[in-house]
Amino acid sequence: MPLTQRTQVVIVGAGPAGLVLGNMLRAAGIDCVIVERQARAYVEQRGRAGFLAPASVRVLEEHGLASGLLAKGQSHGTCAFRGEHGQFELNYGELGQRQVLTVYPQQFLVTDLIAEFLGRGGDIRFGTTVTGMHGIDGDSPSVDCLGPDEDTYRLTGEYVAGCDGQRGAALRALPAGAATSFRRHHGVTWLALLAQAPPSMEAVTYAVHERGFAGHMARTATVTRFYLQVPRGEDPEAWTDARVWEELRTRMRTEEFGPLREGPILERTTVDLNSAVSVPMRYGRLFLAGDAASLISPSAAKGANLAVMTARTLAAALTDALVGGDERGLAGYSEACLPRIWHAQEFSHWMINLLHGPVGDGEDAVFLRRLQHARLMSLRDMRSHQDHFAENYVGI
Ligand code: RFL
Repeated sequence: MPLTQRTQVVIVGAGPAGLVLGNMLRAAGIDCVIVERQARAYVEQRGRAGFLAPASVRVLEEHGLASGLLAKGQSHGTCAFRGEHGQFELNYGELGQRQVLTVYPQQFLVTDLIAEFLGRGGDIRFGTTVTGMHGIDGDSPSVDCLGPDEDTYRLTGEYVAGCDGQRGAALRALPAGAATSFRRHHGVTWLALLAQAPPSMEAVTYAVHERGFAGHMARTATVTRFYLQVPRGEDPEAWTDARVWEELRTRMRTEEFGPLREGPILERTTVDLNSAVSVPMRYGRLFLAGDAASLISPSAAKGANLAVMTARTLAAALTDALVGGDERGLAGYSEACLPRIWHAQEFSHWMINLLHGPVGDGEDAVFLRRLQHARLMSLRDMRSHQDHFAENYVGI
């Protein structure tokens, strides 16, 4: 029998979801332990999302978690679409609800949240993998931990929060039939690149090209994210710096719109655009939040925002249960989160269709590319379409 330690809430995963949840529980005086498979340095450097919606910023601010992003984040209000039609910009900060996004790289947010959690007296176990879960349908759920020195122990709590993504221990612990996972593979793969180069333009730029989609997104003054649509199964290492820049120049139509600011590629990885939603988001005393509950393609930049919002809802429900003895929030947790999740999935799916035409010269491909073009033109020309886009683009 392994050594057992006790806490009130065991949180698996130190991404945005687990860290926001942990910070809010600590603020309510609730004991919790965050168990994170990776080393601290690794999670503090893992470059992923960059755009935070106003609702996420507000939630973080209200809970004293936004000092870094308010000091260093950049407001962002325009995006541009390039293609054979030329280019048009949408000033989404002046459309819809007239709201802007905040650019703040996810690794900076994670770094801030770790420091704050430790400052609030939080206990976080880096380099520790949750290898299994027990008794999640009973009163005393527990997780098995494998620590950095191959030490093993069991952590028991009143509740377990699975904030460990789609490949984590929480989803694996669900017994067959406990939840339905609604899934879709969108049939699109992105080569996600981080370049040591300042942004080439202010706007987030989406380029539609018969060779495939390309995207440009500011991150910091010296680092920019680019995306290239590539065939599924592509080896990222086959994309040398020279090949990346040549393809970006072609798809971004630099001859027409001006050069890109180029630099060494710091990171190259492929991301299959997939969606998954778990219904319900709980089983017994195990609750799912963030990517564990709902994987969303990065096409509309909603993942980190959903992580913040689900964590906030779960924190409030756990606080009501543990401090006030009121379990209604936990009972209604899935119903409280799922409408927002499906709304984000719908917009993300719409963005995938807007940005990716089929590649090739087949009859279907050519027809679908004409539809894609018509969709873009309606976004360029119709104010009602633009308002709808803007509201969904910044909303969550
Ligand atoms: P995370 O951030 O993946 O954190 C989960 C943590 O759980 C740990 N873990 C375990 N720990 C212990 N034991 C185990 N058995 C474990 N298994 C896993 C992992 O090490 C990890 O640290 O999930 P979380 O907190 O739910 O947050 C979700 C967001 O990270 C994700 O949705 C976004 O990054 C998605 N995303 C974007 N979202 C946006 O809102 N805006 C964007 O612009 C945006 N761009 C992106 C993205 C995701 C990307 N990738 C790589 C998938 C760009 C990319 C390239």
